[in-house]
Amino acid sequence: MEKTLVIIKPDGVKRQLIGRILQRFEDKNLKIVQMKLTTLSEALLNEHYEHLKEKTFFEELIEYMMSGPVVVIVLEGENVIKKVRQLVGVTDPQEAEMGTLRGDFGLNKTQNLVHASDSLEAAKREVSEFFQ
Ligand code: IDP
Ligand code: MG
Repeated sequence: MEKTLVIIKPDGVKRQLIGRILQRFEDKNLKIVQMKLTTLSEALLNEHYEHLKEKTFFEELIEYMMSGPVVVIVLEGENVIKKVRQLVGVTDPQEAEMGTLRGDFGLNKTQNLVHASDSLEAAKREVSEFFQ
């Protein structure tokens, strides 16, 4: 069965939105198969966001992702990668549709509430990165 990696980012945990975020995935009948509350290391984040290294916002992104605890989740289900990306919405909360997590709760491009794997290849890599 297909799996994907989701991270409830520090803004989601600080704002006490863990329950409501998980509810959206459970409402869609996606199964939580692994989950942990943790604070991410700079080394792991550098690896995870390697492809964004040259971006102007890279440092800000890494700092932000280390700013507090996150919840790392593996979800399982048919077409789970695409379904979760749809539930999450586009990167910029200002552009994200209402009804999506980022559209309803996201603040800005940095504090956009959740990460979700964007492809089968990324999902496999990310699940093994975060759950060794
Ligand atoms: P995604 O999370 O929607 O897949 P990516 O392009 O993979 O978006 O970017 C990863 C993360 O980098 C985003 O979720 C967001 O937190 C951050 N990010 C992307 N673009 C910007 C930007 O223009 N300014 C600040 N942060 C950004
Ligand atoms: Mg991405």
